[in-house]
Amino acid sequence: MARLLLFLSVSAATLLHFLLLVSMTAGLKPRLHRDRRNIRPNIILVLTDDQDLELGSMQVMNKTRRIMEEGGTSFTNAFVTTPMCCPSRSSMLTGKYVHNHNTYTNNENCSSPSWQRQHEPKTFAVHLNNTGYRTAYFGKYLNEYNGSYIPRGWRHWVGLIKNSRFYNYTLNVNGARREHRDRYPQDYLTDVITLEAQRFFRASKRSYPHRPVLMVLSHAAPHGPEDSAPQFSSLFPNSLFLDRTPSYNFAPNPDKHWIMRYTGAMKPIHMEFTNVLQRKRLQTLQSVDYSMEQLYEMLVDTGELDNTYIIYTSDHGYHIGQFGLVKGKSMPYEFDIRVPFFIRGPNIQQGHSVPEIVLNIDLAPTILDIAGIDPPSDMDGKSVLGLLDVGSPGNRYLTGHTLGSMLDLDGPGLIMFLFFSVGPFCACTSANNNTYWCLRTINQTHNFLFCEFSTGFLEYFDLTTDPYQVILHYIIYTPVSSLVKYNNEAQSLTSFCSSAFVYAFVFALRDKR
Ligand SMILES: *[C@@H]1O[C@H](CO)[C@@H](O)[C@H](O)[C@H]1NC(C)=O
Ligand SMILES: *[C@@H]1O[C@H](CO)[C@@H](O)[C@H](O)[C@H]1NC(C)=O
Ligand SMILES: *[C@@H]1O[C@H](CO)[C@@H](O)[C@H](O)[C@H]1NC(C)=O
Ligand SMILES: *[C@@H]1O[C@H](CO)[C@@H](O)[C@H](O)[C@H]1NC(C)=O
Ligand SMILES: *[C@@H]1O[C@H](CO)[C@@H](O)[C@H](O)[C@H]1NC(C)=O
Ligand SMILES: *[C@@H]1O[C@H](CO)[C@@H](O)[C@H](O)[C@H]1NC(C)=O
Ligand SMILES: *[C@@H]1O[C@H](CO)[C@@H](O)[C@H](O)[C@H]1NC(C)=O
Ligand SMILES: [Ca+2]
Repeated sequence: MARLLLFLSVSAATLLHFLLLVSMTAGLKPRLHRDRRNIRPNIILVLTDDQDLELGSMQVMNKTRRIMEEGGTSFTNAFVTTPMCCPSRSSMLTGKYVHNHNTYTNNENCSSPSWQRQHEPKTFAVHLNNTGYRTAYFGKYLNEYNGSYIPRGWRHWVGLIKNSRFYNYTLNVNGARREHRDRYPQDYLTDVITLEAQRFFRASKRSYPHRPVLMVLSHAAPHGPEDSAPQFSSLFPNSLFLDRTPSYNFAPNPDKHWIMRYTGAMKPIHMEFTNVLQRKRLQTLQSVDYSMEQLYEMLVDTGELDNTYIIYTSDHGYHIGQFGLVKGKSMPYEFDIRVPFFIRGPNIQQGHSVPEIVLNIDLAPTILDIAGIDPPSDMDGKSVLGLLDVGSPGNRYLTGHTLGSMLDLDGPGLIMFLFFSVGPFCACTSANNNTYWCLRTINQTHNFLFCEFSTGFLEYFDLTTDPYQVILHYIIYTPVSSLVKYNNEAQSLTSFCSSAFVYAFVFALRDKR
């Protein structure tokens, strides 16, 4: 297969079609071709920006839940390996952990020349385009993407320049800059993404009915500036307190790590702010919910629903007042690392849920797997399709997993890295006290988070007894602990972390005021 791909990438279009037919009948996996032997499935990835799972945002997305939850399979333990935009998005595109794609923050190496040279030529889009998929991207890409080029692998490109906006933004549309102002609906980003995606899909199926389509719809919602569509702007009056989890305003936390120790309880004005913020976020998600319905109806209308996989997820979670942190991400706790994760499509059980851990780095190998391409060995993630097979799913992380095997895990695990600076809003000057590596494990007997910070501080949470990470908390250096082995491994990882002197941005609203 590898040799074939190499050949395909340099061959002419007509030859490509011929070879595709050959590869379709020879190399592709039978699972996906039970029904339509000669037509590979379309794949649509819908990505939201900063959408929490733990704070309950999915509860206001009834249309999406009907399509994805009732109509597909929910992964109830989906995490991101780094709870920050650009590192997580780079992981989604490449299937790699941050320490393998080197985008540690939202700034350096985010869409940088070295990323463009080394990693962008290996995204899932390149693999799918090379084997005949018609690929298209709509919306937010990487935070530092400045519109000066079209990333490799995307035939049709509608990329948002820089960070999330709803109005007053610029798109790179197949190489040309297009300015948008603030008229509704023609400039509202969620609606623009939806409309452009529908247009591309319909046109593609009209002109190339036998070519499969890969589309990414990458929404700004519910990220700031949280501008909702006018028709949703009075929804969810203040009575809705979805953000009030048991860790809401649970502060200060003198037994936890540095940033938690110095974060005190919120004042009433901050709590009022969290209500307003949550409300605005949920309002922006209404347009995404509507978009999902539009997408679904288009697939029904074009007769493509039965041959299309839809994946829905977010680049990371979010906190609004949890542990007194007014708003943001980048903490290694459940609210920031858990994300919604649904798949629907051919042979995917409806209304089913899967408890195995899945990660953002699994997206690229999963998309390749759906397309019938063997994921390259340098992708750290694993296709989640194996977890959907009837019968007992194997443990995807037992072997061959870059750091998982290094730690000799006896169960599924996940490792996160975050490189972080408090930035100008904090009185503190340390550049990387919130740098950490963590291990999150869930199986029948264990459900824990273990973290080591660059300060040397260790945290351990047993989430079976303490699901919101408020009660039980241990600092471990006890030799009897089963975690000693991890500690030893941590030494080398921590020195790796400390040596990388990099910065990220955190929104510390409370300190600004
Ligand atoms: C979602 O559905 C539930 C149950 O049918 C209903 O109570 C709720 O009002 C709906 N939410 C929205 C935002 O439509
Ligand atoms: C950026 O990436 C390159 C190679 O991919 C790496 O050598 C470099 O250390 C990275 N820079 C930062 C600041 O992490
Ligand atoms: C955009 O980013 C590229 C690197 O990807 C850089 O070379 C170029 O100068 C930037 N252009 C602008 C207008 O900032
Ligand atoms: C897509 O693949 C074809 C065939 O390998 C190649 O000619 C074309 O340049 C690729 N397009 C993009 C946008 O990468
Ligand atoms: C868009 O920009 C215009 C001109 O700067 C400004 O008046 C308007 O308030 C902006 N709209 C939004 C929604 O930010
Ligand atoms: C669960 O994970 C723990 C820690 O990784 C391991 O020791 C244990 O054997 C695992 N149990 C099962 C049933 O896999
Ligand atoms: C960073 O952590 C170290 C070790 O706990 C501590 O001494 C230092 O004061 C912290 N830096 C800031 C800015 O709080
Ligand atoms: Ca984000």
